[in-house]
Order: sequence, then C-alpha cells, then structure tokens
Amino acid sequence: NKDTEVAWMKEKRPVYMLKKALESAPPARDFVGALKASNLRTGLPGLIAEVKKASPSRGVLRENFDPFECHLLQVEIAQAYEKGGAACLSVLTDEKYFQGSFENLEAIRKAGVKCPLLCKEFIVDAWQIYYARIKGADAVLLIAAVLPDLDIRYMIKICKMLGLAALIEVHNEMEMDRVLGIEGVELIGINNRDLETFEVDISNTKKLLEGKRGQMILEKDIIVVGESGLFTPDDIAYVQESGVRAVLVGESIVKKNDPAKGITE
Ligand code: IGP
Repeated sequence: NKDTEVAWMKEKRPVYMLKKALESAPPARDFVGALKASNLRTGLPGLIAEVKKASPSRGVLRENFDPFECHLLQVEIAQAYEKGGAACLSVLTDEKYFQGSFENLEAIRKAGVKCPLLCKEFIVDAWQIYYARIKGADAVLLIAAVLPDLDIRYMIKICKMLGLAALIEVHNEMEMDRVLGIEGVELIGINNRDLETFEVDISNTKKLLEGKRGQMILEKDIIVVGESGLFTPDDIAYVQESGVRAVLVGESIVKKNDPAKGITE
C-alpha cells in the first residue's frame, strides 16, 4: 500500500546492491563497551540519551520542533547530550509514530557525535538493519513483542556481521523467557511502557529482574537497560537497585531547555 509507505521501504532494494554503500559506511563503534565503561567510571547506569521529536502518547515534545524538518535542532540536542555525559545516544528513525527519520540519524553521525548511536526503529525486515548501518548506526533495537524468535536469531547474526550491537527489548516474563533461549544476546532492554496501552510502570524493570529469569540474565553478564518513564535521579537509583547497568531516557531530557544540563539534573 503506497499510502503507508515510509522512506526505508521506498529505498528498499536487494542487499547485494548495497555493497558499495556498506563498504564506504563509517566504522561501527562499540555500543556495549561504551555503556560498560560509563557504568564502571561513574558507578551509575550508562545513559542512552534519546533524540525524540514526538511520541504517540505525548505528541510533539518540544515547541521548537518545527512541523517541517528539524535536523539542525536534533543535531544540537545530540551534541548537548554528548556534552552532558551520555554514554550512547538513541535516535528515533520511525516516521509514522515518532516523526523520526533516517536522515536525522545520518545528520547526527555526520556532525561528528562520538557517542555510539542506536537506531530506534520498528525493525520487521532485515533490510532495515543494513539501512541503519549505512546511515551511521552502531546498534539497532529488536523488539521481542513484534518479532518471532527465528527472526531475532537471524537478525542478531546480521548485526554481528555488520559490527552492530542488538538491543533486544522485552516487556514481560514471557518475552524474557523467549529471549533467554536465544544465543548471542548481549543487551536486553526492559521496557516500562506497554507498547499497546502506553501505560508506564517503572516497577516493571524491578519486577522482571527479581524473578527467576531476571536473575539468570544478571548472572549471564548481559547488560540490562531500564527503558522508559525515567524522570528523576530517584527513578534511576530505583532501577539501578534491581541490577540495571544502563538506562534509556527520552522525554524527560529532550524537553529540557538545556538538554546537557537536563542530564546532570
Ligand atoms: C524512552 P521515555 O519515556 O524516556 O521517553 O522513553 C524510550 O524508552 C522509548 O522511546 C522507547 C521506544 C521503544 C520508542 C522504548 N522502546 C520502542 C519506540 C519503540
């Protein structure tokens, strides 16, 4: 259906035709390493700061995000996050629900931001992973709620081949159980937001990590990322207590007048 087509679909072509673009893409940087290093250095969870223009539950998050295009502002925000001490950045590329774009990801990478970049996209097709790599991503998100196990396994292999990290996102015990059975998982994100109801409950991270499966994950030296609904230093301390070594924060810092200061506040 042409009406629901988004940019990556229009660009889609056989992977062999990407050979040149893949070869000339900038080198992928160590996303997991940056999180670990930041956690060790600061004693706090490594911060993945998210460049997020809008969300389905909150609409456009900053007044000065103009309705046309705003690569410039998003690049400025990314640079401010880096200055403020973020370990990694997440850049929303999903157009349909978050008004993001792959152009933003590319613009942020080209501006010389050194923090490794996560491509925040609803990945349903391996093509998107190659595309993300070409646009400068160092990591991609794979959401257990939308992908069968076989796809996750296959996509992790593609990520490894391309030098990308894969952040596997779960929301409940059942998804966590599935992901535990998959080999090669290094990063698991626990989303505090239910993607269907948009309801946020930051005790979800704690609840899942306290369970048997959560403990197995922590023993495996997998980095767990607490995702969504984190606003205050107390929120961060709360999820850290249950064992997360990284957090993903969007709304609370993207809305600050000075996003760099927003991080330290
Ligand atoms: C950030 P918040 O509440 O700090 O803005 O949340 C991030 O966790 C959220 O954007 C997110 C997301 C996703 C968005 C987590 N998983 C999957 C789109 C798709």
